[in-house]
Amino acid sequence: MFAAKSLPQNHLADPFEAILRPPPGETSAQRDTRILAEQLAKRVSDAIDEQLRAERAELKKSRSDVRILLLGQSESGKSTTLKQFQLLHTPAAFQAERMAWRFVIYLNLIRSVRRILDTISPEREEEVHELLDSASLGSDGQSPDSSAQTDPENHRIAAEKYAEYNIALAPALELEGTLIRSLREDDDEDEATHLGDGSTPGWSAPRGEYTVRTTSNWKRAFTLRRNRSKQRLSSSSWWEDPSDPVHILDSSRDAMVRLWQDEWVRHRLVEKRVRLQESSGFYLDEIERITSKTYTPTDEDVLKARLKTLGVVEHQFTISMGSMRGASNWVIYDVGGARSQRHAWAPYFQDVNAIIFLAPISAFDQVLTEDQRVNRLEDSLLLWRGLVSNKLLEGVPIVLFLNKCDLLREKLEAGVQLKNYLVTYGDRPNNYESVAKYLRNKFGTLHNQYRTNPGRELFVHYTSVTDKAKTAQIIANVREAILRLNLKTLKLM
Ligand SMILES: Nc1nc2c(ncn2[C@@H]2O[C@H](COP(=O)(O)OP(=O)(O)O)[C@@H](O)[C@H]2O)c(=O)[nH]1
Ligand SMILES: [Mg+2]
Repeated sequence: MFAAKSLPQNHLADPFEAILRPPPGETSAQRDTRILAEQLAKRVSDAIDEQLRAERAELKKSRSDVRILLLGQSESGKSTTLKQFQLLHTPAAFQAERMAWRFVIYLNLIRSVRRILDTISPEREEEVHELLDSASLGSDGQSPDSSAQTDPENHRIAAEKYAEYNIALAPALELEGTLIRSLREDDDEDEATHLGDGSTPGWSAPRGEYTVRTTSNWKRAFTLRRNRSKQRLSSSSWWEDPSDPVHILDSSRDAMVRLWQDEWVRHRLVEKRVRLQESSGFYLDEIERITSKTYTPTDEDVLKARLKTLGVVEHQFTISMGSMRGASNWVIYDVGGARSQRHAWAPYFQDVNAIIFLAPISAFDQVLTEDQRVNRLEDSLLLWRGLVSNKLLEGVPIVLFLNKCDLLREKLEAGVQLKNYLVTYGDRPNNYESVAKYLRNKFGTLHNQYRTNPGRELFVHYTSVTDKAKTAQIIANVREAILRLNLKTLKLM
């Protein structure tokens, strides 16, 4: 098969030529029949060729495909990790979706504003209880000064502030509803976009998380929205479209800045222990930039944007094999991490080549959104134990991302004590290095204790997957490791 190409073909008569030459003395009817028969034969032969090609492609694909599953509790960083892979390997696709993320970022910003308003709201019944509680406990130095809180003058200030900000921010809060409706536009299933607060009629006052089913075409909906306006105005700039949300953000900017900078508000947030800086999709420190009329999301903005995943997202790309010729096709599956979503994981266990498990180790003092009785770190550890002891995954290499290390560092530096949440930590130093190492050991020990295959490899990385440069490096390492393991397995076959 190698020789054929190098032969001087023009010297050889086509061996089939004599056969294919029309027989001498053929009548026109005979000729038509012959041509028809030849065409039919060619069609059959082409069909077989095509089938062979498809089979070969399939074979090649099934040989070289690397299937990776991203696992971890909700908000552990799975979708962000997927975005990082996308940014590195299909930058054009990332670029194409950038503008659609602008709307999610607006939503995230407005949600933070709403959470502040909820926190400073004087009407909440639970506030009364909290005031009573803190008045009787008042122990950890962060508790409110009870005399100041029960003071009617303070209540008057609270009511006034709340009313003032609510009026100033009404258009932004209303925009939240409109944007959510756009997000839902392409969703035909009712429960697809879950607004968190079941009691809220429609979308008018959502308090929870924005969720899209993965089959939903929200990105297309948002991109089309822009294209529609482009056509109408024959302008390339969305800020020339009077219906673009940027105008409401632009006119709400000052009120948002005022709210976020307000000393009294800050004080209330501390009292209520609401740490928005740590929450998903935090853009309050960048209001000016995000609300500007010419705002285009940066890579980092897109990485930070939070949209809860329902169902399974699949992302495909091709990675060149470096020194080995050819390329391998990768598929990464991003799944929903909430407890109600985890049943969907198992079918993917069958033929997965590697698992990236994300454990947000900064979350030691937080609880699950879906079950407020469960500590997030504990949930991660239990999930981890279940995974490493799973028989189906015996031969599957696991990459552990101890994620949100940036937040862990900040949290410890702010004085939050790990031992208050994890008693076994005892009197070890409450600094980043010590805590990170301790938690790494905890996950490592569980792996060694519970894995059913003693030879299974474990790769551990400390990550902050919202950090572009650091994560690019880690992904390169993970890619190499997985390719290496995958080749090893292929050679054994
Ligand atoms: N600061 C920080 N934020 C992170 C990190 N990883 C994820 N996030 C944020 O946490 C939120 C939840 O992440 P996401 O990838 O949606 O989690 P998923 O539910 O596991 O898909 C998003 O707003 C992310 O930007 C991290 O390492 N550091
Ligand atoms: Mg997700």
